[in-house]
Amino acid sequence: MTGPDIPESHPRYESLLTRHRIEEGVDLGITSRQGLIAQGRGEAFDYLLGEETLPSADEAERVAAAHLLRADHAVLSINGNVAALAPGEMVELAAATGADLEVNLFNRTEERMEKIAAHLREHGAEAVKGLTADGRIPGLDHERAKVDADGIGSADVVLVPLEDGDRAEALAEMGKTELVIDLNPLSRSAQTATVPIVDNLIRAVPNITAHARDLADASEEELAEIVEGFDAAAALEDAERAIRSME
Ligand code: PTJ
Repeated sequence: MTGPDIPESHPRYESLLTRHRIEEGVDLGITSRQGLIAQGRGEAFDYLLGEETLPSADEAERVAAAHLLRADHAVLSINGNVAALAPGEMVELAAATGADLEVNLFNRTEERMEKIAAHLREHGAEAVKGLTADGRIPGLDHERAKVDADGIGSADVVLVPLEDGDRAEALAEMGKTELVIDLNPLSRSAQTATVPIVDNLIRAVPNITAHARDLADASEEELAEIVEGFDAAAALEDAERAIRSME
């Protein structure tokens, strides 16, 4: 991808670079136009969070890594924003945890599905699920209900970044462990997640990978302890407090 003409000294360099990636995603036919709106909403929350990872989010990222490593079958769900913002980082996280990658879109078209899968392969993905769509998430009447039976359909742990709330709820109903990355601690997805990660996808994903590498040799007992010691409500409260107080 070509970079925008933004000097690195610009105080909002990272934020402008991220915005440019989303714009480029739309131009490439990967990101939906609604993705631009989601990006704007995310930027506002990130600004209020000081554009950095809170200690409570770092802890949630470690817990997410432990869940991915313990899973029988983990899947990382990819939408148009995720594909534009962090394709290589998602491929690396999948490799570090043994998870599958699956494209799952709210505004699903075959063309976008194919383009996103090709984009992930260009970034090193060997296998990309989502195109078979021979499974369904019960209780959803839109395109996001379509999943691969041997992907999200049979996963025990699913990472769902930048999600809309109703799929998050439906996956929780199916008894899946849901790891959600969402900058809005009040969003329905964050509220229903087993592990809500209130952080920018761009910072969160490489940090989950770093934690997964760190925990690669951890025992089953150690991983269980990390997972069981997590308090989702406390993590959400901490993020909301940080946003309200703008420390
Ligand atoms: O590619 P598609 O067709 O599947 O569509 C995907 C979008 C993102 C358009 C769709 O899921 C959507 O409309 O999402 P929402 O309802 O706008 O929710 C997006 C949530 O992600 C909001 O709570 C934002 O604050 C948050 N968000 C936006 N950018 C980031 C983010 N969270 C973490 N990192 C970001 N970079």
